[in-house]
Amino acid sequence: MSKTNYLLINTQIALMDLPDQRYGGLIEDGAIAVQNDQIVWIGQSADVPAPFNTWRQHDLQGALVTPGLIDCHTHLVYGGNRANEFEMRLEGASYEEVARAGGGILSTVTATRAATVDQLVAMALPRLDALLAEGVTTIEIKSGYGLDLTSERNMLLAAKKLATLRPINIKTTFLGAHATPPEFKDRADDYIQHVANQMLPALAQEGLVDAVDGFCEGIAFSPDQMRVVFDAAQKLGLPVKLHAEQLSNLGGAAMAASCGALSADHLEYLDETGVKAMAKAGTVAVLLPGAFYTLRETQMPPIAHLRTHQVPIAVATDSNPGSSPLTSLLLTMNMAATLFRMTPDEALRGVTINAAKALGLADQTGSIAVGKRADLAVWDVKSPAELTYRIGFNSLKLSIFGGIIRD
Ligand code: DI6
Ligand code: FE
Repeated sequence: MSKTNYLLINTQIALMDLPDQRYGGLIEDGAIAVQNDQIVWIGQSADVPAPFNTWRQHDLQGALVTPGLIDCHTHLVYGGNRANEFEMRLEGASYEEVARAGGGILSTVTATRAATVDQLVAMALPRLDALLAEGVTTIEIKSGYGLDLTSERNMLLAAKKLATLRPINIKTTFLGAHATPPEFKDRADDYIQHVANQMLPALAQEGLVDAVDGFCEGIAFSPDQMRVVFDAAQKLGLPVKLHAEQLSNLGGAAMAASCGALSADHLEYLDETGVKAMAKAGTVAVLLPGAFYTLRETQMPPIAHLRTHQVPIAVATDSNPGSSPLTSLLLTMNMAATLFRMTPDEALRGVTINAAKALGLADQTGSIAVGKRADLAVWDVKSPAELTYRIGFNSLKLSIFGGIIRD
């Protein structure tokens, strides 16, 4: 099967487009017309109008079609791995203790700085392929393990290069404010100035930055420090987002919301005041159950408050070598349900329309609607709930990226 005009018929469609309907509107015995890279018609197989009814037909034999999945928070590009710290944590050390002892993020910084762009690409490709195999058509990739201009650039170049090697849309996020590098030890404020005034403008100028992120936490940066970086991002016209309230409540999410952030991510320690600030600003809550699970966290993100205040909830892998060595978005959906008690409907919204919102892409992808890009996933299941229900099983039949069928 190939690009240009075709018609998908005999499908169940989870549109993920209508806010107040289950799975954003479900169509039984549906059909979708695709022209070049766009969806041009959606309806029932029996009602396909001209000229679409003359197009080449692909009978999907009752399979479920969803939007292509979106992993809106990953650290997919990095050097080395941290299996040794996994062992240390199993012997009793906490994530924060490992970080304070010079391990954690900084050990990945050492391995990342030692790698070339091509090596970073080669190490990330198998991880990307694991996501592609589950119908992922858009992914966000952060820098943040270089922490100097050259190495942050290398990470972003590697992320951009991945998009030329595989049929996937990649958004890059500059996470220079992830940790204080050894050269700036005990001079976090100086490092923040360096990030805001040197690294960010240079990398943005090179067209490598789609958004700006930071790690707002006791072991990383304060809301005031992050605001310096966000001010610089806003001067460059770049959207911001924040790792906030992961291990403690510093008010990072509310600060990010006050800057109009696309998303605040993690959020286990978020309180209702922070939720209200996010609701007011339209900031998406990105929940990362892989990190919750890996760190054996027990503080639940405030799901009830997020629901009450109608904050859109996205779900992502947080794929990274320390707190979430996870490369399955389907397993992430299952974790969101089992660990956070999210419904399968919410979990699927979390990796489609709400993930698109978290990346500022909701006008292009994330739901099945006329005029959106034909990014679709076709599943051998009877109901959308099965995607979230199964553990460690991939029912993907085929996926479509910008109208091109990859199988
Ligand atoms: N929060 C996380 O969960 C990752 N980064 C962050 O700011 C963890 C990064 C790591 O441990 O390597
Ligand atoms: Fe993260």
